[in-house]
This record gives sequence, structure tokens and C-alpha cells, in this order.
Amino acid sequence: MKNSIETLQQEIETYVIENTDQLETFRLRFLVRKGSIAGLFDRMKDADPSERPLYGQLLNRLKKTAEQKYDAEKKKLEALSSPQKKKRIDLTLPGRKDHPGSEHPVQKVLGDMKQIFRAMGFSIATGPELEHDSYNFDMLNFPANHPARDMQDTFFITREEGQDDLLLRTHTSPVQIRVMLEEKPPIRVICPGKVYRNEAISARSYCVFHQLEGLYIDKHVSFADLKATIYSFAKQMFGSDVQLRFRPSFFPFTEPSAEVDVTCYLCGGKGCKVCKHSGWLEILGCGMVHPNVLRNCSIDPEEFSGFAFGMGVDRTALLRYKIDDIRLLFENDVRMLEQFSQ
Ligand code: 2U9
Repeated sequence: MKNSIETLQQEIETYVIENTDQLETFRLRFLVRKGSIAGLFDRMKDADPSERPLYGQLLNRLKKTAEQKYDAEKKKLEALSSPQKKKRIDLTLPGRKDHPGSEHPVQKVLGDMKQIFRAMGFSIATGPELEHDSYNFDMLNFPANHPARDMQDTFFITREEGQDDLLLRTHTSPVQIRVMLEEKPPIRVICPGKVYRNEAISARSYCVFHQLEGLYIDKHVSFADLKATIYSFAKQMFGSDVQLRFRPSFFPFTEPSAEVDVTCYLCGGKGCKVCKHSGWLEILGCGMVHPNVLRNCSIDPEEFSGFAFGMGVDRTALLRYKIDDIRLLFENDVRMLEQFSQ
């Protein structure tokens, strides 16, 4: 008797009901007056009286299982077939809002810069952000005691006696070194990317920022070529009415070197808070590639010359989109990013 109850219990639990016919077969098999559960109740009278309470309990549980399964499966089948519950598409509903993401303000500015240089015949090169000390400093003619090499300014990753240290690049110039080592002139590349400096973080400066540098090497490249390229770039980028001025400067990797200002494109050169009432905004640094740098890359400075330039991208993004804190560019807060979805 106990075995029969257990076998039936298992049969009920594993019984597959996928349609109304199977549901009805289930009902007829187990739940009707002449079904198998009722049959077992009838057999109770032949059992040992001392065991009847236990069998009664087991049979009641069996009956309950069958009834619950029947009810649940019936509900499921009804839900599937009921016309109101069937999923119908309401074509009058407004569409769901799309969240396609948006281009980051820095990428928008970088995109414009790249486009201008691409049209002038520059190709784009990228390289690793984790760099060798030699590519970041030595090959670029930085003297051994240059302050930029200081732990205070540069994020060194490894520093081992007698080995080339690894660091987070402080400019994208090592990418141009890699290009010069691999390709022969003429070379005309721009190198956009992230760079790292160990600086105090504030609304105006951050430990990571974006640069775009450029390099042009060929026979007879002159400072006039540099000026023409920068003029063309600045007028396309900041407005055809901006004026430029070149101020003498110094970088280890260029000689002569200059810094370039444009008339403030926010106040038209009249003077405002952004240009600190000077009427000018500094946009980039540039110069003729130092002969030592060419030599370090096995390019003969007697045969070839070149110019290079470098600019920060983030400040232009801040000014263009009226963002007052550089940190907002790196936090990826969707409330900020959503504002650039057009
Ligand atoms: C090679 C040779 C020369 C790249 C240059 C600058 C001048 C420059 C700064 C602008 C603002 C960096 O983002 S910033 O802080 N850059 O002033 N960069 S010339 O010169 C090179 C690069 C590579 C092989």
C-alpha cells in the first residue's frame, strides 16, 4: 500500500501537461470518483487498523498534490489561450526611448582636430600609454636632470637600477619616435591620446588629459611650413577671424620653439575672464624638430628637417561646451554625458 502511494505520488509530480486534452486525461486518471487515488482510499479498509492513520495522511497529501497540480496547470493553459491575456501589440503607443549613448565632448573636439589635419594629408598614429623611459625622455633629447623626469611629475611604474624604466607617458611624443623608427621620411602624422602627469588635482588640472601632437618630416621642411600649417589649423578650428601670434619658447625636442596664441574666441580679443583680460588664448606649442631627435631615430638632419607641434584637447572642450571643471570630463557621470547627445 505504501509503495503504491509513493509510485502514484511520483507519477503525479512528473506528469506532463501541455494542452487541455492532457489536463483532462490527468483529471480522469487521478481525481474522479473512479480514479487511482480514490481506488487507494477504497483499499484502506483492507489495511491493518494500526496503519490506517498513516495511510490516510499519505493519501490526503497525494490528493492535495494532484488537485494543486491540476489547478495550477489549468490556470497556465487558460492564461495562454485567453484573448485578453494574449500579448497584443498596441500600434498607437509611443515608441520606447532609445539610449544610444553620446559622443564625449573631448572626442567631439578631437574629432574636429583630426578631420582638419587629415584633410591636410596627415595620417593618425597611436601607441601605448605605458611607455619606456627612453622613448618618453631620452630619445626626445631630455637631459638626464630635466625636472619632468622627477617622480613628482611623472608616474613611474617600475624603477630598476640599470634597466629602462616603465612609466605612464607624459606626452604622445613617444608615438612619433616609434613612427620615425619604423618609417622613412616623408612622415606626416598626428598622434592623439591620453597622457599622464603627477599633478595636484583641481578644477583646472587633472592627472590625466588628452593631447594631440603632430610631426612632419621631409626634405626642406621650414618654419614657414610650420606657420602655414598652424595658421590653417587655427582658423578652421577656432574661426576664420582669429589672429595668431607666435612667442619664442623652449622645449628639449624642438629648436627653435614657439608657443602660439589665438585672439580669444570668446570675447573676440576684447578681454574677458577666460583670457584673463589679455585678449589672447594659448593653444599650442611647436617648433622645428631638434637635430638630436632626428639622429636618435637614424634620420640624417643634414638631409631631412621637420616640424612638430603639441596641444591639449581638454581645455578646448571645456571652453567650447562651457564646462567649468576638468574633472567632469573624466568622471563619466551620465547626467553630464547625456547633455552631449546631439
Ligand atoms: C617628436 C619631436 C618633437 C611635440 C611638441 C609641444 C611643442 C608642446 C605642449 C602643448 C600643451 C604639451 O599638452 S601640452 O601641455 N606641447 O608645446 N609639443 S612641440 O614635439 C615633438 C614631438 C615628437 C619626435
